Amino acid sequence: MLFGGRAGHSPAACAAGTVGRVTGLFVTLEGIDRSGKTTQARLLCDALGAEALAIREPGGTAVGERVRDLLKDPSLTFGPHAEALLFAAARAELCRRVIRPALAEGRVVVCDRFVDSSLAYQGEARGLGVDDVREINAWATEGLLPDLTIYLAVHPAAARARAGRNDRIESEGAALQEAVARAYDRLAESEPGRWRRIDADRPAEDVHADVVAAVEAARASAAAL
Ligand code: ATM
Repeated sequence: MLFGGRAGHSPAACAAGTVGRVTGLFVTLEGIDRSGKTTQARLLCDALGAEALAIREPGGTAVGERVRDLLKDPSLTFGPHAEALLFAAARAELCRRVIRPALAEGRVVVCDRFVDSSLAYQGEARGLGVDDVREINAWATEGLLPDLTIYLAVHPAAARARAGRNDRIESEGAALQEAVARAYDRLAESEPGRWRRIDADRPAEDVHADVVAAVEAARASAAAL
């Protein structure tokens, strides 16, 4: 969604008599480490077929992948401001070069993390402040927001028990993940129109069924616009 309208949505195009919307759908998945986002993004894209475009953050462009390597490198330390700006820089490239063009082609863009990750990790957990992080990201993304954000809610202790390798941020432990989980809870409650909270402490196929239902509902409401 752009500030003041849906992603790339053109009133003139709607008036041309198509089914009411001619642009794509921008879906993001959010959650703490090991909440199952990557699995659910893959299952959703498999279900959507060729119209889906799967991307992950940080990354998805040549510059973004280099920034990802920097951000995940356990031998580096960053101040919170530099960390937030690097995430925003990778995101700026992704929006301009990948997401906006795909939405303009009518595709369903499925993004594993987006601005809300920065609000939760850098804004809340790192203490930079959600409003400041939102502002730099609004500038970096030129105002692009998802049509639907799926929050895969898991209990941090249950997520810790799932297997996986740790990168620089993931290695910081339980306190960070708990702060991030609380931040997601607040973000989801503050914007119920865009967020859909799904209990992800369940088998992947049950979670997937709810994810598909949420995307179908978002498409139906976009088509009604
Ligand atoms: P993945 O777990 O999705 O690969 O993300 C990498 C890490 O980057 C993840 N760490 N943990 N736990 C979340 C973190 N991250 C941020 O801190 N801010 C952001 O804006 C994004 C996109 C990711």
